[in-house]
Amino acid sequence: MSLPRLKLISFPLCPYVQRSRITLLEKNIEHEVEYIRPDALPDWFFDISPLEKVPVLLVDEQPLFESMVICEYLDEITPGSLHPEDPFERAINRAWIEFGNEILDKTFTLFKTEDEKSHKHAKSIILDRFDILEENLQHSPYFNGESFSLVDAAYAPMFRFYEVTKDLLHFDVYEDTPKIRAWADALLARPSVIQCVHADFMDNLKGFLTRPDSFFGRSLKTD
Ligand SMILES: N[C@@H](CCC(=O)N[C@@H](CS)C(=O)NCC(=O)O)C(=O)O
Repeated sequence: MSLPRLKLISFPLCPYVQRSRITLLEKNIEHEVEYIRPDALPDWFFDISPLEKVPVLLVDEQPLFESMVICEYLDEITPGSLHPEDPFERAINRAWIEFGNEILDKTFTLFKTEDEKSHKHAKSIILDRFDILEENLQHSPYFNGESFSLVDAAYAPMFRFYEVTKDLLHFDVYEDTPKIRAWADALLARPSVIQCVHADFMDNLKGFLTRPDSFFGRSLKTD
């Protein structure tokens, strides 16, 4: 089966991009990645990204946006599926992906926000959501058991953020959630998850975490 020409427009640090990249790698799909910088967006980017966000997948030059929409599209144009076959199970998977979107969003707030109050608020929401997720995790090593799925692709980039910041954060996000910790460990050992990041990920991350305008960045400096 011949596939369209695929190019993923990305930022080096973006976890949403990594979801799409994981799906491309899991399904062994030929593709290109073009990295652009969030602080120097090229003019053409505004023509292809209605929300001015990455990822955007160029499909024979035609733009498709929203990470999980991209993942589902990639899944559908290739053999096999990273979604359960049963419609209800598939809907449940989509619901937990949506649940993960909020935790990922709050994870960004945790590191980016300027003030202590919203940092603490984000932390309490994240821990609360982790408790709920822990109660609802029914399988291992992955969300649906032995088979890797799009729910795994959706959460893995967030787990990477917690892995690389575990010695910097003033709390252990997995302290009361051993099942999530084991899920994260299984995902972080998976080749697609290891390979989905830009070569300069750690350098870019360092710059992001130590921003003087973020509460988290300032808290690092005074430690
Ligand atoms: N819901 C979007 C979120 C994507 C997103 O927030 N991307 C960030 C980078 S990690 C972005 O492009 N931010 C630019 C901005 O908000 O202006 C998706 O899942 O694709």
